[in-house]
Amino acid sequence: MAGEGKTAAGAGSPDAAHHGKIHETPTGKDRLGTAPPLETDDRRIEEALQDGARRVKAIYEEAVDPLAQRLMFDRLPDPGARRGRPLVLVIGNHSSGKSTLINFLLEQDVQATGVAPTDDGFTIITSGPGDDEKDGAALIGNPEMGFADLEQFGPTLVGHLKLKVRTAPILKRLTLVDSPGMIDSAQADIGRGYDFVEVVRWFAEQADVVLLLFDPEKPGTTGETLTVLTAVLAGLDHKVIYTLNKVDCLESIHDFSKAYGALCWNLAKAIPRKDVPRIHTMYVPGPWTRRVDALPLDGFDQAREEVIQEIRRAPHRRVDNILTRLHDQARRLRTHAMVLNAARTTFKRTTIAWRSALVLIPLAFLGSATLAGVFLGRDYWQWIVGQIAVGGILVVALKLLGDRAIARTREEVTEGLTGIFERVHKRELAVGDEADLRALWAGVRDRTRATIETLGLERVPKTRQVHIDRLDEIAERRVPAMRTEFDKLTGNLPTS
Ligand SMILES: Nc1nc2c(ncn2[C@@H]2O[C@H](COP(=O)(O)OP(=O)(O)OP(=O)(O)O)[C@@H](O)[C@H]2O)c(=O)[nH]1
Ligand SMILES: [Mg+2]
Repeated sequence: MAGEGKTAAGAGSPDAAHHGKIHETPTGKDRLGTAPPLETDDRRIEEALQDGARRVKAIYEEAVDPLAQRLMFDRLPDPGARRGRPLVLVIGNHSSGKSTLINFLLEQDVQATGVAPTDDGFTIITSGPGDDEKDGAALIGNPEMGFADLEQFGPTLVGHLKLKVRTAPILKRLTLVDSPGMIDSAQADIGRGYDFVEVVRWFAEQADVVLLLFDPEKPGTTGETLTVLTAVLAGLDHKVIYTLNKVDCLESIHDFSKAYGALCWNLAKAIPRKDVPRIHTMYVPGPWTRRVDALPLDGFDQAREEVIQEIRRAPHRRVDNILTRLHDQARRLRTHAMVLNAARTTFKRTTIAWRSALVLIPLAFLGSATLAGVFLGRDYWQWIVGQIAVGGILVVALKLLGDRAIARTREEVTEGLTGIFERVHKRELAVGDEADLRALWAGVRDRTRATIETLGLERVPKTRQVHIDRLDEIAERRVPAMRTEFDKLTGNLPTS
């Protein structure tokens, strides 16, 4: 197969043969030859984006973050907070064609490609006045670039980071990140010298689009790799473009449907959402393309075009992601607050009942003893002492019983949080999207439990209904309104 073996970009490499016609598909159409969008359009998107990010930040500061802090609720990093151009992260199995696709997008050979594991580090490809390359230390050292946080993963990772500056048109609106391939098991990253999963997670959190490529020939579609991927992408699946790449390698429709079916099945098992995500199927044209008549490739050219459009929409998706994040955070925090309120009330009811018994019963005994003393005089002191003794014994018994009942309620509440969730969302579960709500709870449950365990049920703060309603309004009204407004502002702008 042409292009096989490790090949470096540039003259003299076998891949150099297709220099200059990299964006030519086998059907002869120019795929990326469209002129870059007008500068003013990019500026308009940029302004709308900044305005949207500012407004979302104000909502967080005013109505979400203070409550989240009070209720010890975590917040995923906000993509709006990142500096620099929208980010597109390309991840996937080893040899799934990540670097090849990146070269295709750039219309030049920037990344080395090959069948052997080629990339063992992360390459950030961004635009600049002329070609330039910098190492990890320089990248980390410049906070303006927005990658300084990567230092937390240690010097080995910094040694595996690279910055490439190129003048490719697509880089005017986004920055690309090429990544090392996942081999084929959860143990694959042992020996990398840095926490691969955590680093990919960091990039995925920062990214506006995550392009996840699968190779139909490699065991990348096994459940094991998917488990790693899902750990990396948990809660970020709205920005992922799932793609079965290199479909030209499949010999027949039969092979294609087998590969596609297996991927669907494994993804559905691995991703905790109610529907199977859309899976794009494509290939990148070049001298490596296999022309197997049994599988007509024209349709996959169209599919690739759609994937490229999605990538080019990264600036639009940034606002989308910021809004999705706010929507999710408001809903998650609302559920957290509601369950905490209900747990607190249930617990308070039990404590108040026992504590009042503990006060009222001795008072009654003391009262009757006093009355007896007043009316019956000194002769009945023995009777009075008896009363007090019985009262005392009762107090001790009540205290013991009460403590046990309170401990039991504490356990019941902590263990039965799902029951409380179902009670407080009874109506929504009946009339709304049950699977969606349960998936939301699955993501909140551990946090709610941790808050109760850390603060103790007696110290969980009460959230006022107005604050809960405000979260509902953010998720159901303000976010959709802002989304419509942003779509109107940018919807007519070209993406290619
Ligand atoms: N037939 C076919 N081959 C492809 C396609 N895309 C890439 N290849 C070939 O597959 C091999 C691996 O491609 P790379 O782009 O290096 O893959 P990668 O995902 O970057 O691999 P690592 O960096 O090692 O993880 C190379 O030999 C490419 O020429 C495709 O769409 N069809
Ligand atoms: Mg590569």
